[in-house]
Amino acid sequence: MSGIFSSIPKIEYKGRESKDPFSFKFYDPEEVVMGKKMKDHLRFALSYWHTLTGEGSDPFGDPTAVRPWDNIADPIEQAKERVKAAFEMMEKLGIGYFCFHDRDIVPEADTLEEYQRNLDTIADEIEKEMKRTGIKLLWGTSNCFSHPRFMHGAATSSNPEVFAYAAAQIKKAMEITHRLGGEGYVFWGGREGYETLLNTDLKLELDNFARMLKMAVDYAKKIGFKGQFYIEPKPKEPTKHQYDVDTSTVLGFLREHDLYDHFKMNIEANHATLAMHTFHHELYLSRIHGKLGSIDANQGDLMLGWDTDQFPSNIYDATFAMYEVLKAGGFTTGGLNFDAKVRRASFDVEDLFYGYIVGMDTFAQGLRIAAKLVEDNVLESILDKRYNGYNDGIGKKIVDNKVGFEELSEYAMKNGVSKLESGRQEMIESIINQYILCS
Ligand code: XLS
Ligand code: CA
Ligand code: CA
Repeated sequence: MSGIFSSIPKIEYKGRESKDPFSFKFYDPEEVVMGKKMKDHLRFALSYWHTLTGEGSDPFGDPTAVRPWDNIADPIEQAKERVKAAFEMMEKLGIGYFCFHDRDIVPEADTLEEYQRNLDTIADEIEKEMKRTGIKLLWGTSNCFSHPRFMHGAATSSNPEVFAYAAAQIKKAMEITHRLGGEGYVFWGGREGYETLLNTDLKLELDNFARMLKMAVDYAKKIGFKGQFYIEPKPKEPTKHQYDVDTSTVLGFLREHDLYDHFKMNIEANHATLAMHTFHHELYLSRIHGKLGSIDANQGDLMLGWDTDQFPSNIYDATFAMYEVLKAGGFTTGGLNFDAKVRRASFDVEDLFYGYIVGMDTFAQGLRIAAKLVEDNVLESILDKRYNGYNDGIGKKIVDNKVGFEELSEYAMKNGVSKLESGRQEMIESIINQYILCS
């Protein structure tokens, strides 16, 4: 077999009894679930950064992985080889989408002009591969956090020249995303946050952050980019406090700055847990506001307080993530991007494939279980019963905004609280286990 990953076969669905590590046990792309093919529900995407540029280094250790393209000395030739590798990998895994930061596809250059020229060169290569394979761009973004110039932030930097530089970078990244037919554009607040309040003008930084987002909205109109803008919350890391803490914080910020209608959420599992929420919580909250846009499907290690970006293997979490996606009516512009990297000691290219296989199988099975939960009305009937009191009598008057303190006080004096009912948490958990174990 020729190609960059010649030792790896095409990954096919072989069923739950398969012992072949290079096969899907649960992800059957053509299987129809609730009237739609699995591949169309899940809209899997490859993360360019972790997959193609991750080398296995960590704050204590050097890179561990040597990739097939690492022996190419010329950075542009190397970047071209990475494009080939990305598309070969997606073809082998049957992944239909990818996501990238500007800096993932080409390294920084001596000048901004040269950097942008290089971006165009590699975007040409990407465009060719997209045409050849039919693989699409889920979202693009700009890395305004790695280079030392962003040490104080990008839009929230104390230095206006850095603000301008970030704007130039975002402008170009939006143009490339638009040119490649990207269905979305992500803002993850890189270093938009602070290390200490002692040197931070909180008001100016938050206002400037909103200014940058407004400029992006205006520029999208100007160039005709109709893709969905997303904000990806994260409470900390790299800075002590990141401004986009969680969904609630972001929705409040967007409302305050008249940006609410222009953005949806890109929820990352590992960021939810860093914010001391469950993944399910962030998705549920986004969904009820009509803001569940896209998902960075990874998982953290709950023993650690940083962003480990692991490939997802937790079936419970995947079930409720897909439950929320189904309840939201499915993805429209978004999808499941594996913002995930293999562990430092998993340095072979085979490990990259195993990472995607476990992640895709986990979400495929999560989808099957979630669909059964929805079809059987399991949680809906529990909610209907639990909140039944709001369908008539005093409850209905409360939700219809027909009563105030005086009427309620009068009601309470007369009726007291006649009965309380169990929340039945343990019974519900037992039912959920049945669905997970028997699907
Ligand atoms: C980092 C973020 C990042 C965003 C895109 O923690 O997850 O990878 O998804 O900039
Ligand atoms: Ca992350
Ligand atoms: Ca992410």
